Amino acid sequence: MPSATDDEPATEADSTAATHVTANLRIDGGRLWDSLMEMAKIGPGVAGGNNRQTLTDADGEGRALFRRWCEDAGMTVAVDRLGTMFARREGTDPDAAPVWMGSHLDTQPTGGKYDGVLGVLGALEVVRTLDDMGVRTHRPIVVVNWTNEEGTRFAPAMLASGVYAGIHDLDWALDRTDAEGKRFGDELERIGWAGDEPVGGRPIHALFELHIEQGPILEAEGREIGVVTHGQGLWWLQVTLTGKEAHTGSTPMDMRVNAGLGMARIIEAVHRIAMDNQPGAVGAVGHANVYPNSRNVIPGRAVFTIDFRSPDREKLDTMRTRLEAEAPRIAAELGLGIEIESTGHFDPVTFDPGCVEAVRGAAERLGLSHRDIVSGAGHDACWINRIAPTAMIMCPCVDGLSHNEAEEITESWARNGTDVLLHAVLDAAEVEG
Ligand code: HGY
Ligand code: MN
Ligand code: MN
Repeated sequence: MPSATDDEPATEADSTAATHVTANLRIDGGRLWDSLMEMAKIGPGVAGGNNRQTLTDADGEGRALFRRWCEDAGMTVAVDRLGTMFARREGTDPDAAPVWMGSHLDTQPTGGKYDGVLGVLGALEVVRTLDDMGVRTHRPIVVVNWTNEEGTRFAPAMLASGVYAGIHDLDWALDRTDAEGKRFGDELERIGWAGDEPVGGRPIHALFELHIEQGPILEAEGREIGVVTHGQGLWWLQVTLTGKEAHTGSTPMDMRVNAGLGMARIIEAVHRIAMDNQPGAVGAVGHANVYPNSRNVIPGRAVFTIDFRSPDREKLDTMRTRLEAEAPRIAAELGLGIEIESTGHFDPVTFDPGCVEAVRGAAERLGLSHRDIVSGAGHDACWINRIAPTAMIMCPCVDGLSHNEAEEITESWARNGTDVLLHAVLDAAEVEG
């Protein structure tokens, strides 16, 4: 297992010993499920899912519950200046770089109960299991809850892990504003989760993130585990079109400067550009606002965000380049002003082969069906992979549906994924005999 730190990487013998001592260890699937359902009660949606958006009161409540559970499990909890939470379980060597696992507790406005949450509470369940069985590891273990993975209220996504990995500047992150103009740093203070620990710099021997697939492949193939080898790259391009507000009834068609029409044509162009780059490219517009958004006023302004993704960097950049050529042409034809701003980006990710092998080996030892998979969604692990050996584990989700309140997984999928997390982490953290 390669290490991002200067301490000795685990030897083959260590991991063999771990395998013998703990080969039959399994997490408590019922306890995990109860914790997932308990967390789901905080920031409920309107259709059975969750609306626990980052830095809302509900987020604060979910954090408090998670902190209480971590402390009940004997961990110490630290919070950094962006509110990211680090729960630490001591190893026999306090100076060894810890093995990390975790994800995010914030959700989409119409989010599911498992996106991110399974990765955080699955990691907590691993610690609870180690405590139950009195297993000591050489390396400490850290369970992390990253602030603002979703990027739905404060763009971009994976904001705190991006600052942690040195991609974004801390003050730039603290100054991000939501649609109501509320500032990230102020909201973090308001919910009482602005920590004083600097962002970044904690040693990481390896990081594993368990996540639902948020896509249909695993379920369709009847596989229990996704061994995530790569992650798609992403461009978020925010477009602002400026036209002229006017009466929808009395304004002749040839006198209109219609920002809503421009947005519709650009949305169609986004779809066409993604389709022209098949296979392995996606594009859509999920965030869109027209102003003044009145039934009988021609929109004078339209603000919307384009989401392009591909595992192929060339296709990803081609889609951006084509959009930046075509959108101004569409705007000019309609007499619209146009601004295009990149509000989120990361290149396709190749996860650490050593960590990926630890995941694959754990799935094989557990006798779970598995396949290599590319993550369609972005995750905090995509940024942390820049600074430490990182890999992801995926479990199926029903119909591949996510970012929807109907998101569902089964208890056995959750248990299997968390068992793989347990054994991958034990492999890296080196069990003390
Ligand atoms: O957008 C994403 O891929 C992630 O769900 N934030
Ligand atoms: Mn997620
Ligand atoms: Mn998500």
